[in-house]
Amino acid sequence: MPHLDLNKKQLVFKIVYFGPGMSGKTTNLLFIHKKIFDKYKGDMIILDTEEERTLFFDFFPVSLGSVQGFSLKIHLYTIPGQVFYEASRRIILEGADGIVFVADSHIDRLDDNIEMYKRMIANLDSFGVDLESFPIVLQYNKRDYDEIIPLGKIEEVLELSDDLLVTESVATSGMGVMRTLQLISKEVIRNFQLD
Ligand SMILES: Nc1nc2c(ncn2[C@@H]2O[C@H](COP(=O)(O)OP(=O)(O)OP(=O)(O)O)[C@@H](O)[C@H]2O)c(=O)[nH]1
Ligand SMILES: [Mg+2]
Repeated sequence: MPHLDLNKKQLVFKIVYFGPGMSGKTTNLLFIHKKIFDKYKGDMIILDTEEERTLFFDFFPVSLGSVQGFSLKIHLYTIPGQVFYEASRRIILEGADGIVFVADSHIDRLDDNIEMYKRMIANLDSFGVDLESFPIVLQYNKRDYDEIIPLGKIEEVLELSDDLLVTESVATSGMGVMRTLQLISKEVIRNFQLD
């Protein structure tokens, strides 16, 4: 459920970019932050290591305008993909209204993608999230690589629903990044209206 602040007359949705280490989660957020006009975004907070791996999270807020006197906001977060940060991932994931799963399309990373997707589902399940209706977009990132996982492979291995929203991207150039954000935003708002 989004966070409703009656004092500020604000409705805030939380979208988390999840996925294995180095799949391009932070790169997605950097591109989005660059693209959005100043008046619609807040500062980006990046908590990373010296090697620019996410240490805890990246974050920034986006304004979507107002509806019936309430301002609508989206808070975008990434998680740290390195295996040993499971506790941090769980904290960041809690209360998410939607997830973009950023998969690394390199052929050698299939198992990492699968493993991380399973961990994500296990966490959501433990929070009591209704997985049937929970908004998820699966983004196959790094489509510029030569040897890539074919579209549909991750869904096949994990036996995911045919209804799952899937995008392709090259986060470094921005290809597919805004489309992914639009898709997840729409889903999150639609899911809220259905609640
Ligand atoms: N070729 C290519 N490189 C990419 C793409 N997206 C991201 N990268 C590169 O992959 C590396 C890791 O990207 P990040 O965005 O830091 O990855 P992350 O998922 O945030 O990683 P963690 O914070 O460790 O979980 C960087 O060198 C990026 O420039 C892409 O679509 N294509
Ligand atoms: Mg990162």
